[in-house]
Amino acid sequence: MMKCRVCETDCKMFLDLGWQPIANNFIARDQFPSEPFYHLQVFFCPSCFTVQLGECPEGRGVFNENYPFFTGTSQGMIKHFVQFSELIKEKYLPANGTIMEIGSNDGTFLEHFKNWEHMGFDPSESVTRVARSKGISVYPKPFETFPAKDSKRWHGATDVFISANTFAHIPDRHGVLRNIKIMLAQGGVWINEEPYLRSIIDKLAYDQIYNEHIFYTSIASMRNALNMHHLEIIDFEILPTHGGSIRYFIGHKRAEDSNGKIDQAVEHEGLNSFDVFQHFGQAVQRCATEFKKNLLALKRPVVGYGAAAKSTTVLNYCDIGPDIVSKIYDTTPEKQGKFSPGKHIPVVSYSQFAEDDTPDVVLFVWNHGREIYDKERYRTRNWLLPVGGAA
Ligand code: DWN
Ligand code: ZN
Repeated sequence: MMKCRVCETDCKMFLDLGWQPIANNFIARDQFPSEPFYHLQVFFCPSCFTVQLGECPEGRGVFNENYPFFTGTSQGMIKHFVQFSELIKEKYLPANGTIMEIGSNDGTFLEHFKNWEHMGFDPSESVTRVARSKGISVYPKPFETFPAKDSKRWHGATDVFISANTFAHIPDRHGVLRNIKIMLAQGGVWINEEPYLRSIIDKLAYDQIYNEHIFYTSIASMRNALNMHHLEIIDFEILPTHGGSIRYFIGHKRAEDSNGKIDQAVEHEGLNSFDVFQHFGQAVQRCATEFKKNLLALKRPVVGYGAAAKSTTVLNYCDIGPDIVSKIYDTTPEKQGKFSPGKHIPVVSYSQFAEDDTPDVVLFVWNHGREIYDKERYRTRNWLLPVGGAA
């Protein structure tokens, strides 16, 4: 039986994506025989409504010196973090304030706060090296292992915490919340954004499900987990990033019993009953079958665009190898010359894409669609979307 990581209730499984490799584990040919696989199953907790994975690789197996995702690979995300940093400077961070980022990656966000007291937390050496080269202070270990309670200096000292696409990656939810509770200033705010489960379901974006994303956020589950640490959602907004995200504004719990906006949103999102997830699980199976059928019906070679972590789920679940998608173009040097996890499709340099006149291209990074359609408008392509109803 799978126990909920938040409240220890027995969970119910609604989606089985089979044996899957580590989503960002792009490998060389000699590593094929030792490639690890994990059973990717998704569960719902009927008590606190948390949606989460079952079995997962341990942290160091994923977030280490070879972690190959760099936030700064998308112009759209760079812009997004510029706007986000302006909002914070305008509304939340005093001139002499302190800001901390959980999962600071290559410093794409924190580089806007070098003149403030700041700290990024990230265990992956590959990305922290880049952040440090920009002059950003980094604690190179998981945030939840930071000894906040023994470090008097940090008690109630942080005016703004931010985490973008990070909280879902950390299995020890209570460790994170405990440290935030200790370190957050009175009147301070934790702004947390990540893909929103409602969008994942509505867009059938099941490719967001892979080993790095241990949790899939809903307002209902977030409220329950925060409540266990005397924290609360003050407000939230919906964002277009990563195919549909939610940004929570969180603070210390106040005396008032309830927040009308949040109560209504929980009601409206409808993510607290198992049947919603059962339907989603069935729709995912149909979506995958349809996608593979469409690729095979083309009867000609197809190439991929963007060796995203998301592509690993689709390729392995649909059993699509290099005979169907011959190669994937990607801008990240650390992935180029390697092979995709599990299905071993070659990842090649994006610089060769312009010379490739293959008409059919699977847009694995559909979440950056606007940026990419614009960049690639010089040639007509038949863009294929790997998941249903995507942007
Ligand atoms: O949560 C996560 C998000 C924020 O980033 C992590 N778990 C891992 C990662 O997910 P992803 O790999 O699905 O992210 P992206 O941003 O959808 O895809 C990035 C990949 O796409 C990189 O390898 C770079 C590549 N790419 C490209 O080749 N050309 C990206 C863009 C925008 C491009 O134009
Ligand atoms: Zn639970």
